[in-house]
Amino acid sequence: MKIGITCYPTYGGSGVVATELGKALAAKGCEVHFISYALPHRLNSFVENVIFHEVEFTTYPLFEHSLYGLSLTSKMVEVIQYENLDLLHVHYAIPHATSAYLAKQILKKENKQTKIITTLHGTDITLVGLEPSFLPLVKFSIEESDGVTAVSRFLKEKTITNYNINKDIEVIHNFIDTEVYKPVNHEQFKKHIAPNGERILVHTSNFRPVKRVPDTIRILKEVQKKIPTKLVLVGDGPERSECERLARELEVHKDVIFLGKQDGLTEILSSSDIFLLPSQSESFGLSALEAMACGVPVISSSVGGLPELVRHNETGFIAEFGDVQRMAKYAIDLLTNEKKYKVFSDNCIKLAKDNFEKKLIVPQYLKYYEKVLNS
Ligand code: GMT
Repeated sequence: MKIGITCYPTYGGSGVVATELGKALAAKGCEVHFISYALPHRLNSFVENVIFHEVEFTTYPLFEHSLYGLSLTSKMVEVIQYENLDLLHVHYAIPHATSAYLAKQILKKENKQTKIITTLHGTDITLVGLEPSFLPLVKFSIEESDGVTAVSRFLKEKTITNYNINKDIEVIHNFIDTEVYKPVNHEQFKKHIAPNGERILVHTSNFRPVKRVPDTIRILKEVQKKIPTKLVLVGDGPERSECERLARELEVHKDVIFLGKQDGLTEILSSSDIFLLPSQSESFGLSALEAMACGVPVISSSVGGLPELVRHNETGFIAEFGDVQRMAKYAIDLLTNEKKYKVFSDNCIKLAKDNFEKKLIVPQYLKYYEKVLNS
């Protein structure tokens, strides 16, 4: 099968899922063509059967704003035609699903049929897509896709209700490679971060407001009242400065370690005791799954698709978003109960392996591709 994949190439769950899926499909013998404005960051070494096509931007004094969606359409047309793709799978609806629709219409005129599958990831549906300037286009592009998948049951329901869409949407959860994300030896990192044996809370994200990263600092402040604890923050983005400021205001700045963007997450996660994800909106929570696969229990908010991943009182705890006190109480409970912690940690690894392992989820995409191609 020849598959085109379009995604955002930067740090972010949708790009990670798209790239890991493409690599896994290539390993199964598919020919995979990535189409984006930059090389996806998880595509950092040669992979057999994977080809990258860069979308070039045209600048012109009249174009005050980027016309990326249109340049992308032209590149999609070119790649589908010249590489004879069977289908194009776009990740994140805006503008990818719209560009794909346009490309399909252009190719129809040339008598080239192609199928479009759109995977909805999160804020394309719950936040950005709802803006009046995007809503009709997102609804139309979803309805016109030959197949649509969502990364959680929550996101499927939200799409149907928010956009009044009457269409079959297949739920295919996020996945991880448990041969990569697994508990690893971490002594050096642990000694460096917590030289006096402090416990470690960790959070990774792109520091956008929906992630509520400042809440992790407030949780740390509460937990420290009972247990010496450090907080490791991985990633970067718009809220980082506010977090730096808040850490100083709460006088915990010496215990908050900002690592910025990092690639080798397995070591950092394995060194940590609890993963915090206090998001205001989260369609699935890939970062929490990565932590769980490393044996790290998760304390998260109860929003979106998080309850489909975090089993309350089994693999961690969920609380209402913004309820810092409760999240801190849960953290203290886990950190002071060694037996319970071990059970939770083992449950996390088992849940990740049994439900969200790459080997289980990638075939679900392949099966769905076949269904769409035969429809
Ligand atoms: O929707 C976004 O905010 C972007 C997207 C990304 O690229 O980071 O994140 C979403 O997709 C991930 C992969 O499917 C999910 O695990 C995240 O939960 C989801 N983020 C949100 O819903 C905020």
